[in-house]
Amino acid sequence: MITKYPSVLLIYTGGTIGMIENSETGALENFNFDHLLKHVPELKKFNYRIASYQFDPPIDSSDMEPAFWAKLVKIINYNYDYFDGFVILHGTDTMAYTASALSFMLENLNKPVILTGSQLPIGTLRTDGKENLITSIEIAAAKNPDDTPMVPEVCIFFENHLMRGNRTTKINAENFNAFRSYNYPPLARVGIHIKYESNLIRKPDTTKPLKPHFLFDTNVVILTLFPGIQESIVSALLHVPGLKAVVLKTFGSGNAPQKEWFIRELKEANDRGIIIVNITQCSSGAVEMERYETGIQLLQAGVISGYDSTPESALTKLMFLLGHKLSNQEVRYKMISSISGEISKTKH
Ligand code: ASN
Repeated sequence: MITKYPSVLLIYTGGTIGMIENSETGALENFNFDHLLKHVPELKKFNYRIASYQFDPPIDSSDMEPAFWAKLVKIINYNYDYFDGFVILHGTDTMAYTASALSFMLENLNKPVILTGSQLPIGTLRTDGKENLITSIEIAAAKNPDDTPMVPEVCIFFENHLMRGNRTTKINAENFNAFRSYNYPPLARVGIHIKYESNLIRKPDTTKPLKPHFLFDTNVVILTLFPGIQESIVSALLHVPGLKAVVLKTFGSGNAPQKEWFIRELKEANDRGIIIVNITQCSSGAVEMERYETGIQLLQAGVISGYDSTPESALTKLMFLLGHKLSNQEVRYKMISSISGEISKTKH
């Protein structure tokens, strides 16, 4: 049962935050959770009940897989009634994919699930890990005056911003400020105080129980357009056996070459039941296929708009919807609708 003390379950998956340097090669390697906790004695100062679960072995997030997402959802579901919130320590490289996937898998989520990690291991002097971990725990336990959770969403907390998980992208391989949510403002800014933007935070229906989902279909691909892209390559990709969906990263507000072969390949793929979702290569802004002639041709070929989706969100959403064996029409409909705040504009 939840005690009168705030309670947080800390789930350690791996990532730089818990790594140590191999003395021979100098490369960073995964290390165990006790090592990580030893470097954060501050956790004892929390007047919280903090329990932990660790992946064994911990993984570099480049090895993240849908099976691990399912494992995370199982852990959260199993412990859901016993904690006020959840903090997932995760490598930064694929954190935005995991955050997006979890936002779709945890239907009716009514508690905070905060992903965080670091750019420098927690055992190093200038680590950003301590601060990220401590603040994430505080956010995961934060309540409104009416005792409801402050942020009942899947989020990423990094450096000084709390962001909606499925809006977030890793944008820097070096800086501590490694994540951005370009198309949705931060849910909280952290300085001396944690300033929550209540009007931007999702308001879940508290009468509905958590509904966990576990299934994914990975017959998907991201195709990034570039000037000079070849017909043989596009055609080969669209004819890969079993391919079910493509995230097409187009130019600007959703534009693509007007070449006859290109539109034909897309149309034929669409006619074979392959779902093609148009998102922009730009970091910020949305696809508007009606804006230019080149975009209209895509619409006519059956391409659907991903609006202002991040690539991570569009891809994991497709994998999630396809995994649930929905019809082509249902997947298309849900792709242009918001499931958990991942797109701003919806049209039917
Ligand atoms: N390679 C690491 C990971 O994603 C990077 C990090 O955590 N900063 O696991």
